[in-house]
Amino acid sequence: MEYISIMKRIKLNNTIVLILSVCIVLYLTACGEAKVPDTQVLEETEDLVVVGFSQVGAESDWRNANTQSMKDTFTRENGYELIFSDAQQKQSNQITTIRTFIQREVDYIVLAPVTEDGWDTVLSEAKEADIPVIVVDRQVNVSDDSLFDCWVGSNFRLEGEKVGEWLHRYFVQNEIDEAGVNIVNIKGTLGASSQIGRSGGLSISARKYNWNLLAEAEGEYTQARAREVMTNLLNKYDNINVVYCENDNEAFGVIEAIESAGLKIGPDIADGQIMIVSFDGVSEQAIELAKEGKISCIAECNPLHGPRVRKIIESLEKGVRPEKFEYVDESIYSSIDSIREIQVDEKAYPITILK
Ligand code: GZL
Repeated sequence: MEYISIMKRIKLNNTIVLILSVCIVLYLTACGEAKVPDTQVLEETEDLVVVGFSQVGAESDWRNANTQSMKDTFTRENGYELIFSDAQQKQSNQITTIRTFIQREVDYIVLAPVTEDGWDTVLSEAKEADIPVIVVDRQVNVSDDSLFDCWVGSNFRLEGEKVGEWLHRYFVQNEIDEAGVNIVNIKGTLGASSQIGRSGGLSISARKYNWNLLAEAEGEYTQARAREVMTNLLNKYDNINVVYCENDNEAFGVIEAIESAGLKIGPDIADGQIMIVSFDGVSEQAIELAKEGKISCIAECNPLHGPRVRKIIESLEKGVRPEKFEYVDESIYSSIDSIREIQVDEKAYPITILK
């Protein structure tokens, strides 16, 4: 801590020296005492705020939209220098990247953690280096929450319960015996907050409404892996009614697997169709599939964290401490217009009907 603050003080002194020398030159020039050669252009001191961003990877449309939002926000025109790193979904890469950010003395570290556990050591090093850490999207599970300054993201368990309540409303409306409904869960990256929350939301609904959670598999939030695990499940089970995909890219893979097996996709499970529900709602492809009824319900997961993180940094720059946790508001999409709203914990959530 002492070393780094000395370094920061040296940087500050250099800036002061530079400003003073510019003032002296300008004063002497004004008095005609010194002639600044026309060719000499004083190097503009770029006073950019340096942000080091450690991103999970590029595994999904949501992730790419999240990355783009950060890159669109932290531009030089807006007064920032963004150092971006894609971890290819490996925590070890993120830890190495954060250590590089510390060595480069960035002003802020933004971390989108691939999974919740294993951050105490490296975030302690960032704290030692007196560099604020902002966590986005998924959360970190640390022994001391002073190891990060703020978090902004979604309430993933609520997202799961919203889909659960929508399914319940659908079964009741269509007089489907819920106890007989067989659901398979294609999970996201195990240990990610979004996986823990969405799977948790499904478990709560399944217990409440007596659904049969037939099987689960890890789809890793990717289309390829989801197609693979869904193919295996179709080879094993001939009574799947609903596939609960923990993101849209998994849903794309599940649709490929079901159609390759010659089976029908849709909400009419009484007639043997297999219903698909999903999360994110970021890509045109997902919205189109929802309009066609191939995805019956999508819980929105908003990826546009760039402006939110910028607001947090601007507060911290002014010495104002923002809320520790900031949850974003999100909708639910469906083309089935007989369900206009659902309730979770007595709070009503309107459905955005897709035409
Ligand atoms: C959710 C985010 C998830 C998305 C997936 O906030 O963590 O990770 O739902 C992405 O698409 O891979």
